[in-house]
Amino acid sequence: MSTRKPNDYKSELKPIWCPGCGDFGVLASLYRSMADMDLDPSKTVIVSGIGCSSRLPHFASTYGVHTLHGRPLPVAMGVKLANPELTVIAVGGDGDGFAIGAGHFPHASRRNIDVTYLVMDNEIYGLTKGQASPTSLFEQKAPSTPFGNPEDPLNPLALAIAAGASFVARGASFNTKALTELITQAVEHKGFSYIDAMSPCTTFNNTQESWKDAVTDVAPDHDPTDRVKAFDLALRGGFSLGILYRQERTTQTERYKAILEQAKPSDVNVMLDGFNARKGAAIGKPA
Ligand SMILES: Cc1ncc(C[n+]2csc(CCOP(=O)(O)OP(=O)(O)O)c2C)c(N)n1
Ligand code: SF4
Ligand SMILES: [Mg+2]
Repeated sequence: MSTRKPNDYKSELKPIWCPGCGDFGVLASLYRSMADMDLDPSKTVIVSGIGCSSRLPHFASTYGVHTLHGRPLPVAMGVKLANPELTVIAVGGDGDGFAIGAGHFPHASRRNIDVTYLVMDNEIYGLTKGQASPTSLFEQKAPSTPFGNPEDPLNPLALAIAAGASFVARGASFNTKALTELITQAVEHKGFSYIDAMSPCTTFNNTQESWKDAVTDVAPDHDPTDRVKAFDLALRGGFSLGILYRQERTTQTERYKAILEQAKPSDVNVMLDGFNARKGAAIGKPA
């Protein structure tokens, strides 16, 4: 039985997002989900990059790290490896995660780091005033693309499944009840859980009404343990909300714990003797 309420997760800082910004709905869902799970704020860390969405950790009463542009995942991974007892949630935008930070996403996925990654996807760079992002649509008009975006978008859900993420879902800021449940399932999932949260930027790419009309639920007979079907669903286009893919597999934390248990305590003098004995020799496997 949860003793904490969503308001217990609010910090003293009020969000400074524009009126109607989807990020409000994502934050409200996160507060509610944390309350539903009764997460201890002193054992919860929210890590972000840079962008409007990446301001989120300031608005929560948990620990938070507002890192560099594109870097929430490596920092979140480090936090989790250093202290596996913590619940670690990485958050950010589509620009942060899939442009400058894109190199980290497949590796977090294949390593199955025990972190939830919540991307507020508005298909635009909001903070820097509306440039096209990697998820902007072909021909999308934005302040930086007045003649339409000449590039095709990246598909983060398909990328996550292909790269080895073990939980892949889509939610929407305007459907907070379902998003709350998705966040709870993602955080409770063992391994890397990715949620693409459709979160309209009402100032530079106001997709609110068209997205509300376009969303459907993942079909009840979809089998989320079938990777090929999940990939097919991710590639098919449209906006199906729910869990596309879920897999049980050992996490990075568990694998490193197993290595640490096997490794013998080492003495620096023994290591130096070994190094000196091999000096000048071709580097081979340690004895
Ligand atoms: C190294 C670096 N390059 C570029 C920037 C400028 N910058 C700040 S936020 C941002 C993009 C934000 O877009 P997104 O991650 O989608 O977040 P949103 O504002 O849409 O929530 C950029 C390019 C930066 N802060 N640091
Ligand atoms: S610019 Fe867009 S993403 Fe940023 S706070 Fe305003 S509505 Fe939200
Ligand atoms: Mg964005």
